[in-house]
Formats: sequence, C-alpha cells, structure tokens
Amino acid sequence: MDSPKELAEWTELQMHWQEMSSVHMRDLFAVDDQRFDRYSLEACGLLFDYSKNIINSKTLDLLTSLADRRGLATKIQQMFSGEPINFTEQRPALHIALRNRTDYPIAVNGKDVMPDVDRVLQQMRIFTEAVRSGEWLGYSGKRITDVVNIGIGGSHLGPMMVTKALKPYHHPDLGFHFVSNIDGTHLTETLKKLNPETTLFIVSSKSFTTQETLSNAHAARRWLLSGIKDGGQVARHFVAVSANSKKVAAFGINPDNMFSIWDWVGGRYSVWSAIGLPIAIAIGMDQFVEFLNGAREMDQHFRTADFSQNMPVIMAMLGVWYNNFASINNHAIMPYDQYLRLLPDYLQQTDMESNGKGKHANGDDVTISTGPIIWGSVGADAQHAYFQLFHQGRQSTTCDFIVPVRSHNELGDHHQKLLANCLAQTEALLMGRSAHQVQHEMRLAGYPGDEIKRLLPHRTFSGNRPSNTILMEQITPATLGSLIALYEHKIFVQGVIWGINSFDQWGVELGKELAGVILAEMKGQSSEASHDCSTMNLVRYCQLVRGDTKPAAMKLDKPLTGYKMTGSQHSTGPTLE
Ligand code: G6Q
Repeated sequence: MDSPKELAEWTELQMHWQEMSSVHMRDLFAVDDQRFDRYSLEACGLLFDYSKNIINSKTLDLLTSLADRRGLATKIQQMFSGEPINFTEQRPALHIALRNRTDYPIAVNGKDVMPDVDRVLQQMRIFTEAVRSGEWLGYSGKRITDVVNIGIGGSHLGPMMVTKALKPYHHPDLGFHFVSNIDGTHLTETLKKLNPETTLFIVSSKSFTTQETLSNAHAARRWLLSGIKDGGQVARHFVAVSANSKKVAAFGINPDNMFSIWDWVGGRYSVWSAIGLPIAIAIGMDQFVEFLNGAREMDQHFRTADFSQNMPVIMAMLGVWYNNFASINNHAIMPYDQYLRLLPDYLQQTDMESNGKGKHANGDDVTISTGPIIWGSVGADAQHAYFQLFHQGRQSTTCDFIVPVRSHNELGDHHQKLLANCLAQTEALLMGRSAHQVQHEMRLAGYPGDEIKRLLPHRTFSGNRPSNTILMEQITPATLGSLIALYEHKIFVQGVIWGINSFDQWGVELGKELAGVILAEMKGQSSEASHDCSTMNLVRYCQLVRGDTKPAAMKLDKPLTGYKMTGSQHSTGPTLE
C-alpha cells in the first residue's frame, strides 16, 4: 500500500476539515438532541460514546469512503485468514487465532494452527492448576507463593497490565511480580521480598535472545541456586514461554516446562498466548478463557459489523480525522479505574510500536502523520496533574475516557464520585465555560465588578476539545478482553489507512543491536565501531567513573572535573552476582 494522500477521498476530508474547524461541538449538541443516540454504540459489553467529537454525518461518510477506498474490508479478511499481512517479515499477524475459541481452521502455509493453540492452552491449564492447587512444589517441598515474570516489551507489559487489572479475580495466596528492566535494581528489589523455596520464575521471551530478559533470568537462577544443594531442582522453579526451544534448552529449562508461542504472534499482541501465563495462574484457566472470549467477541464484531456500526473502525477513523486533518498528533488515554492504571503504558506500546512507521509498503517515505503519541494515566489523579493543559493549553489533545460503572470496591459513594469526575471532565472539555457564564457565577458569588473584569479571561474555557467515552458495567476478564481487542483492531485499521506495516518493529531491533556494541566497549573490549565524539566521551566517562576498565583503554577529550577517581570502589557490585 502506498500513500493515501493523492486520493480524492483524502482531499475531500481536507476540505471538510476546513468547514468543521470553525464548528463548535456545543452548537452541534444544541441543534440535535439525538446526537448521543446517533453517535454511540454498544457491543461486547462496552458502550462507546463518540458524540463529543467534531464530526457530523458527512464526516463519517467521508471517513467511511476513505476506509472503503483503502480496501479495509479485504484487509480485515486477509488478517482473519492468516495471510502474511506483516509484509516486511512475510508473516501473518494472528493474535485472533489465539482467541478463536470456535476453532474454525486458520492456516499458516497450509497448516491449521488451531491444534497447536489448543495444545498449549491445555498445557497451560494443567500447569496453572498444579500451581494454584499447591500440587506444584518448590525444591524444599513447599508450595509456590510467588510468581515472577521475567520479560520485556511485549513479553512484559501485557501480562503485567492484565494481571494487575484483574486483581479481584486472583488466587488469594499467590503474589505476582514483573521484572523487565536490565537495571539491577528491578530484580534486586523484587527478590528482596521473596523466598527462593517458594518462588516460581516464568522467563518470557519469544526470541529467547533479549539481553534484558536473559540477564535477569541468569541472575534469578544464581539467586535460586545460592540456596539449593541439588542443581537439578531448579526445574521446579523455572518455566519458559518462547518460540525458541533450542535457546530455552541451552538456558537449562526443561523442554517439558516450556510453553510455545509462534512467529505469527507479534510480541505486543501476545498477551492472549502463553505469554499470558502469569494471568492464567493468577485468575485460573477458566477466567483466562473468559478473557479470550471477550476478545473473540470483539473480533466477531470487527469482522462482521458494517463500518458505520463498527466500534474499532469508527474509533480508528476518528483518530485519522484528528491526526491527519486537524493536525492533533497526540492522544491521551485515561482509565478511571485504579486496576486499569497500566492500560495507558500498555496501549502506548501497542499503538506507537505498531504505527510509529515512516515507510509505505512500497518503500516510499511516508509524508503524512502516522501513529500519534499515546500517553495518559489513571483518573482522577490525572485531573490534578495535566488536565489544566487539556482545558486551556495551546496544545490540542484527543482523549479516551474509560470507566466501569461498578467498582470491585464500592466504598461509600467513592465510585459515584469517580464516575461524576470522569463524566464532568468530558462535559467540560466539550462545553467549556463562556465569559457570560463565568460573569454570572462570579456575580452570584459576590465578586466586585473590577475583580470580575480582571479574572474573567482566566476563568473562561473554550471547550470544543474532543473525547471518546467508553463505559462497561465492570472490569471483568471478558470486558477487559473486549477492550484490548478494540484497541488492537483500531490500530490495525489505522495502519491500513496510512499504508504502513503495523506488525513489524525495526526500531526495536535497532535498539537491540546498538547496545551490544557499546556494551563490549564498556567492558574494555576493542571494537571496529566508530562513534560520534559525544557518544565516545560519554562511554569513556562511564568507564572512568565506574573504574572497571583498564586505564589504558580510556582517554577523555576533556578531563573529568570534580570527581575523585577511586577506581573499582565506585562500582557497587550487584548483589545477585
Ligand atoms: C513487540 C516487540 C518487543 C518485544 C520485546 C521482547 O512487539 O517485538 O516489545 O516483545 O523486545 O522480545 P522477546 O519476547 O523476544 O524477548
């Protein structure tokens, strides 16, 4: 696929934005008391209200025509039938197969993948039941009390976010921990609280070559071995999730304790696979299947609903509308639910790693804006942090407000207050506050005339700031599954419109390569690589300050000032070595 820019539909949308940019949503609501009915829809346990957007029926018609013109229906069909839509890596992107609980066959290179998916789900069931029931024992005969997932990126963010989001469904006697960072602090602080006899490690890495994960896994094994006489007992404490059985065996994990994933599962789309093992241990396999079912329901909706009633398609096209025609290139996601606090981080990866791309399928440079900057955090805290900028800042942001109607922890009227805060924000962003209204309120509050005049400009709000609101009755495994799948499909649709590959990640691969070169140099090994003088001096500075490289290998262009060079005493040896 190439650029959509030359299409007549694109030009029409550009012209249409010229009309809409002077429209205030307040006026759209004023003339249409059916606007909510018209621009909201319910599916898969989610209510999606998109009426607070700068759109009218023409906008949606034009956006739908663009989606048609980009062949979206065919692309959806290609994804669901296992075609290699990840065209740079020549692979399908088949997260939908992982939740295909109806088991219609999905073939990759002529082979139905569903029997493998079912086999691993069955393996997960047996294993999770053994851990949850206490039948799976550690080396000293004690039952497992803590599970530590070691992974990074797609092998970390999904399992962590979902495990934490579904806390009310957890096994009461098991604790869950997630270690990702190569910074030794992460593992060290995590292990401080744990007992090797009762700790189970899940090493999650599709490639099983990722430096951060492998380093943490080795350090965790040393920690465990320091207390065990019989090294063979390590098997009771380590399992792996990977597509690379050779590397897993080389690490020393028994192949019986490995859960397979496949190259057609993208890292950031892998939470539905065995990468979700910590979730399954936490909530039990039946609830994990409910999580898959929620996603499958969204898959069915996405695949079959008319675009005009299709939640992921509408959400995606609204994103295109703002990103490409209104030049709003950032999008904030605010879950009003403490359990969902990691959702923005998770979606940040899913979206930005998928659609932060600069080449079309034919290799041409992309000259339109693609993936927006995704950010956000939990409400109501966010209101006391950066919402000021939403209301009066010069930067524009589009927002998703996500809130369950019922809390798992109904504490007095806390949840009604939380709901009220969330809905009030969406209303304020829409309506703003006119000078007339502020004047009236200040008069009623007894402000003198000159004070009203002085403060009036500061207390008025323009409004007309777009937002979506997503409600669900409660966060359950199924509603969470639907919600995540909604965003996954939204991202896919946008990738189709922009003509990019949402399923590769060459930038991540680059990062993995680059660190290797500097690491070797940091350790004093000579290298062929040349660096700019900034990077070179920063490397040398670190070597000098740490003092763990031979002085002969070092020379700084500028001498270090204010630093007492005491050599290796500066390097605080990791406690896990
Ligand atoms: C996700 C990316 C990336 C990946 C990590 C971990 O789509 O590919 O975030 O998940 O780099 O990779 P491994 O699972 O191979 O360790």
